[in-house]
Amino acid sequence: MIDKGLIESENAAREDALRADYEALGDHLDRRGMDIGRVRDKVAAYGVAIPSWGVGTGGTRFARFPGPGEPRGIFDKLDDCGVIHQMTCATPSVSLHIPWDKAPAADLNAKAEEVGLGFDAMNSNTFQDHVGDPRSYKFGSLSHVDSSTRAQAIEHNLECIDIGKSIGSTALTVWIGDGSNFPGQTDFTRQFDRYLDAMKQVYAGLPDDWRLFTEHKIYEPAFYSTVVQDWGTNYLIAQELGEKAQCLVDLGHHAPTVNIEMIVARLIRFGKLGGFHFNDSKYGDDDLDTGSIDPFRLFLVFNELVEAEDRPGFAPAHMLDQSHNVTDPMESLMMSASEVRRAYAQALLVDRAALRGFQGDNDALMAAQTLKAAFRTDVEPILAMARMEAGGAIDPVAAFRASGYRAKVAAERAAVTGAGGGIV
Ligand SMILES: [Mn+2]
Repeated sequence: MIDKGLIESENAAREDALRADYEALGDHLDRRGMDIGRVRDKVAAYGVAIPSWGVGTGGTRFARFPGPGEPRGIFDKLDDCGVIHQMTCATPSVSLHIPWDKAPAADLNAKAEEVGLGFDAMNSNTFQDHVGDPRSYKFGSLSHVDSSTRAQAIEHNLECIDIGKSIGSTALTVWIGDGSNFPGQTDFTRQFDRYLDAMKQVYAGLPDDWRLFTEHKIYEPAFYSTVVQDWGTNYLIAQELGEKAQCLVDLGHHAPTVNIEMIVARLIRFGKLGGFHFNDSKYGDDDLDTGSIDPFRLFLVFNELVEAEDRPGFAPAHMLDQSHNVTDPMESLMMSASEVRRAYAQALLVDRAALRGFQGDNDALMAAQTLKAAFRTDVEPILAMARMEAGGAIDPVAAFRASGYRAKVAAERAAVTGAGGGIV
């Protein structure tokens, strides 16, 4: 972890300016009838989970270019995640990926406590083969034509639940690469039936207080069809499985022009929004940093979430799911955690009574302007104040760079080779 004294001295150099900016924004919001303290408190209470795989360099289908001090395993990953949370105070939990992060539960719990983190949803992996598994997932997993391959995939998911139970997780996220690459390669209906049957067996192993998230993806690694291709199929799955099954929305898993915020609204309406994998994209499943391409879309998603905030039992899981190729992954994750908090803060600034009025009057121009007024507000002083008051850094990346953490772990961790494709 980074020395507290360093964070304090970094903050001391910035605190006066922050207080002045915060006060000015407070006055501005006051004139709009909004209380800055209320927004700050809500932002401070908001956390987004980090995926364990996010702290390593991701890579593309072509190559991976690892940076210095790449984590060697789950315990290094937890160290890195702990530092991200220390700087941002916005990332209190880590989402594990099995079998990549397999380790004795007692060791995982001890390390998590040491670095001040909890565990978020478990992620199963049946999109690649694992050493020791007798069956291959080359032609699918939970929807495979061969029942023993399906059984192996079911067993793997049940094992993920078991591991999760021992580390305090309460959700399983299932994303499969199953699909087809050629017309005629599979029978859509029979393949989906096999998937549903397998998922029912996974669902049956779910503890009462757990949720099962299914994640849709339009294409890749299968390029002609995927079994869980869109939110409609995802919703059908959640309906078919039962109350504990909900849909997970990964922002990158849609065609470029799809109206994701509307999908979010639909899933909320029917109690099936399980959570998010936040990232950003320009062309497809680019896994770019959250808010780096289209921050307005992220804001519109959060606008739907704030609108639904008071619904009973409304508690979607929030996680970042990105692939960092040209940046320091820890710095990208710090910035991305800030981006989701920014979108949340901006959405909290929407004058909902005014918006409702303009909608009722069919005043399209002013309704849109009401959203824009919230989106245009520079909420950085709110984000920085929430971080500082929680013991984090006013400027997380500056403090992280000043700490020399990257150089320190680079000296301790052996360099990894760059060969092979990454996680896409
Ligand atoms: Mn995802």
